[in-house]
Amino acid sequence: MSMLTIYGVYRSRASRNIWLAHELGLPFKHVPVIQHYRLPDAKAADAPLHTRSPAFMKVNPNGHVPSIEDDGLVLHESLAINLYLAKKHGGPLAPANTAEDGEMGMWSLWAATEVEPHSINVLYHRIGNPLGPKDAKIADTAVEALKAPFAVLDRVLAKNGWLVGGRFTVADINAAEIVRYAQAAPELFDAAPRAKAWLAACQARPAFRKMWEAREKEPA
Ligand SMILES: N[C@@H](CCC(=O)N[C@@H](CS)C(=O)NCC(=O)O)C(=O)O
Repeated sequence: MSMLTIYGVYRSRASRNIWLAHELGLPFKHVPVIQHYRLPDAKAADAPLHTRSPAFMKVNPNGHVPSIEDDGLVLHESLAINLYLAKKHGGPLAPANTAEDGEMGMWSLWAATEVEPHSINVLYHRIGNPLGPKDAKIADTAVEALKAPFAVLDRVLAKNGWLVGGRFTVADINAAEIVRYAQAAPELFDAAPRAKAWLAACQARPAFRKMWEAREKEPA
């Protein structure tokens, strides 16, 4: 059996997969592919491996990180990768039955479609935009748009504190990593105290801390 390879710097959506790998205790080879737009000159001969490097484009023709290679299987899309790894390795993070599988897929897609387009704008326009100047108006519009999904999240967490099955699962990892981008808008979390407590509990996990400490060591 070959070792899992995760492509993507810690300061990318690869953080989701690295967090999950730590939760599962999976050894992996890390290939720190960086976003091409974070480099001063991605075309320079000595540029590090990046999302437009021909060698990486052979792995992921979309030119995005993360990707994984696992036993000959190549997968892209951070949330799909986590669902796959959780199911492959089983245990409490994985769905216990088809209904939970459906719910974990639902919350992952919910996070990707209802939250991420807005939470990324909070991150980029309140903290730092790798693609251009910050615009406070874009951040404020995103915060407004997030009020409804945050209310949904707060309500579902009222049941037992987690998204699926009354326990911490891959669905929490997938959603928490996307909700994290909105942390520069504390007003959203003050209005959704259960979501605030849930995110704090997710981020207090040793596997998250391990990923985060390594991420902090990476150049911004
Ligand atoms: N839906 C994809 C999005 C991947 C994505 O946009 N990744 C960013 C980094 S977080 C990227 O690779 N950007 C570099 C580029 O577009 O060249 C996923 O969740 O994996």
